[in-house]
Amino acid sequence: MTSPFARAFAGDPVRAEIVAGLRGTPKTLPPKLFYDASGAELFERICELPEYYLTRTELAILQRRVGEIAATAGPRCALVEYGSGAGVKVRLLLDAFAAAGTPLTAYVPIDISREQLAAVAEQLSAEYPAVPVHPVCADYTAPLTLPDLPQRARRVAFFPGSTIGNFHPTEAAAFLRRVRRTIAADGLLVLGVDRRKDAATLDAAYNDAAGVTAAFNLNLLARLNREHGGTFDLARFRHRAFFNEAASRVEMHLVSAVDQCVRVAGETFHFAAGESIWTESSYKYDRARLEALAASAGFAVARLWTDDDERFWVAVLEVAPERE
Ligand code: AVJ
Repeated sequence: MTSPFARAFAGDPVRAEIVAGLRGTPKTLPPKLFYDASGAELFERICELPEYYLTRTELAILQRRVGEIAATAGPRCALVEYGSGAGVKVRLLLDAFAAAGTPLTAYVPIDISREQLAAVAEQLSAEYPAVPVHPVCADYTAPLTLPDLPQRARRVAFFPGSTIGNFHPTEAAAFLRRVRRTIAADGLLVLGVDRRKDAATLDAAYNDAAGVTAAFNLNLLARLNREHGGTFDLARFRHRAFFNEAASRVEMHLVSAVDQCVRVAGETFHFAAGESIWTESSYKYDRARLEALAASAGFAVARLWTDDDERFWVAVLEVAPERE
């Protein structure tokens, strides 16, 4: 414990992350902070937007393929979902495993949004009384311990929504390696990944006409005001999102409209006019990059599905045999 702040922040890692992010160059904040109760609601509204094709495209692929997923996975599977959100996609899997006569032996939804997680766990337990639900409220970008799962259950990890895109590719590989250790050698990973595509489609998806994405981005500052003593004036920041072609990622920023100082988490931060806080990256994968990511994490791509417009991937990854 060498930093003078280590003790003060020991009980509040989120505050430490906020301060470290805003002290950096460029200023950054981690996207997991979007998902307080209002942020989770705003994200649900994003999923309904005509420009935001990701959610409905992935749902269409899953609808077509869940039978094959259940058949590939087989009996006595425990499903671990990283980022369960509103619990829409998992219903397809719960139904498909039940229809195949091989109901899931456990469902472990992991999410950072406590209110949403509790509500979804309660609904699903009522709707699927045969499937024990073990919710875990956690930040899965950090190592976490899962509850004990039924003996002999095959572990199927489910990481939909292209949330993998929020990780820098080297962090994505590190995260997938942790998932691989969690599911063990006979496990499977069902992964949703947004495909690389033309800039106009991506720009529209992250700059919707109704301004919901802007509200979602700005809610982060409102949250810092509510929970961390922030003095952000939301009228003095602008939502900005664009496709960075060289890095194959959509970047979201909150741009300071004026030269200003803001207090938050007990510190003061200066913003030059036009300076931004980088709040999210959303990496877009072509096939070669997806295969490389899987391989670097010790996975092999067993199945790879897309939609008719080739906008999104759903991949089933198996654990690759250990190399000596
Ligand atoms: C939930 C991380 C997949 O990156 O597209 C939506 C979040 N950000 N609009 C994404 C998001 C802006 C979303 N993920």
